[in-house]
Amino acid sequence: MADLTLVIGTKNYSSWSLRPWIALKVAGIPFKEVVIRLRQPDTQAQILKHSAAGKVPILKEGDLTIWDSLAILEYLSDRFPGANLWPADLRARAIARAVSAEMHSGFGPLRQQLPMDIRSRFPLQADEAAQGDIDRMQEIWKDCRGRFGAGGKFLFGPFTAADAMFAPVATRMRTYGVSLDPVSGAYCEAILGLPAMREWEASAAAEKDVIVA
Ligand SMILES: N[C@@H](CCC(=O)N[C@@H](CS)C(=O)NCC(=O)O)C(=O)O
Repeated sequence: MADLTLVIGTKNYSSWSLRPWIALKVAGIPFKEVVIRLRQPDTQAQILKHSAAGKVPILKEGDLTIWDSLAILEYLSDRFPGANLWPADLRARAIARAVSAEMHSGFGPLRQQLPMDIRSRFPLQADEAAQGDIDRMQEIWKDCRGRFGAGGKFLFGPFTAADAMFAPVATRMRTYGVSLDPVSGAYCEAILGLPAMREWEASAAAEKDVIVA
């Protein structure tokens, strides 16, 4: 049996941490969790105990340490093939990886202007670049739902690693009251309605730390 530990940041704020956490939960893979409080005087020291890269999330299995949310999702997919973390179909899988990579390396203005803050609600203040990101995000969601989503409520039907990559954004859309097209709105509802997402949200609501952007 696997002995996995996922090191993550403060749940209300750590968008990157949510990705592997929700994938593990939805896949039903047991793991221990270690939460490091972000933006504390000892945050870096605490993270460095686990990984020299100095960022969460970090997955540990025995003497193996994997940092970076997308690399962790890839490892989980290889390690637990039965979890079907990527779509089975070659073409769908290629697109799932492309949109995940786009999420991983892009959307800077959206990240900056709409930071994850699950338990708060703020009016939307997005400049042209951030609005462009919001529009592009909806284009991706509509395209994937339209082309590959028939078998379920998620981008490629059943929940996949691509949905784990976008789960933090679904919370940002709600936090900032972003008005979405019907397909994107329903997709965000599907993410936010996951029992795993509700569990994460309950923990985030119970946290005391307040980080001002
Ligand atoms: N590329 C990394 C980025 C991770 C990242 O930036 N994590 C932030 C928290 S969400 C972090 O660890 N920051 C270190 C700190 O706040 O000291 C990933 O996807 O895992």
